[in-house]
Amino acid sequence: MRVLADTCEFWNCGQGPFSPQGPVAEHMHAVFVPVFIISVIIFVGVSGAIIYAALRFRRKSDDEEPAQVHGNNKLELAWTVIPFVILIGLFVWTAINMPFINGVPEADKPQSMTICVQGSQFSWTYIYYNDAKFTEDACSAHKHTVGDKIVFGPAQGEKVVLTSKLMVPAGVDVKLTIVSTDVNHSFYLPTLGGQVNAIPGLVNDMWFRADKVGKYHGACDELCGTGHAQMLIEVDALSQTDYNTWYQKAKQDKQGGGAPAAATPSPTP
Ligand SMILES: [Cu+2]
Repeated sequence: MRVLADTCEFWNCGQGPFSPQGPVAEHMHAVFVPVFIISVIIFVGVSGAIIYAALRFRRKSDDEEPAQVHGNNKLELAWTVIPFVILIGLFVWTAINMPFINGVPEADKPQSMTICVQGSQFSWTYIYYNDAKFTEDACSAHKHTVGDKIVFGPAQGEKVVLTSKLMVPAGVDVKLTIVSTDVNHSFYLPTLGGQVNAIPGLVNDMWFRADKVGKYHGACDELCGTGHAQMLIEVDALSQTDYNTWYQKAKQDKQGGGAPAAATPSPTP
């Protein structure tokens, strides 16, 4: 398991699910590990039993008829009851973890923040409306229409802080509301908060808390066109003081670090 984990980490450059870096990813990891282990045991057990039975009970010569076995109450009971118990166990364990994964805990909301994430061919834009104060939906609050198209993003000429790198304070719950301006994308950030699709016309969400100051990486995980591979995700978790300094400066410039992506919809959805 450890070797496998290290190999995955090596090939994924820290984008795998094996090294959770915050509470949301830790809860996902806690569900993933038992499912993975049970799956491996079942795979080895069933494959082994099939291979054993095929060899042990095969016809060894043309005039020999292998033993004809019909029904075995103990076996049938076992392969009904064991999967049932496993499924109930996994269901309960998932149900225990899901409420935390699904949304920012109620008690944390006053000191949390929400950022609107916009996927476009081929970049991610992070929009800090209203100083990124907590709201259930940062994108919809600023939706408007251009022609016959609904656009989540700043209206023409509207000055807001937007970045191409996700800047957050470490230790703070960050809710992301995720939209797309053109085609289906997928916001994949496994070390912090998992994966959520960015679908035109829909607002999806996820949340995370980066426990430590540092950089975290992800990528678009939905083949969205020729530039799909360039849709990388970089999260910069700063200390609260550094974040405040960065934000105040970005607010003056009305544009954060890095080149912002176009906030207007693509003409061909
Ligand atoms: Cu994409």
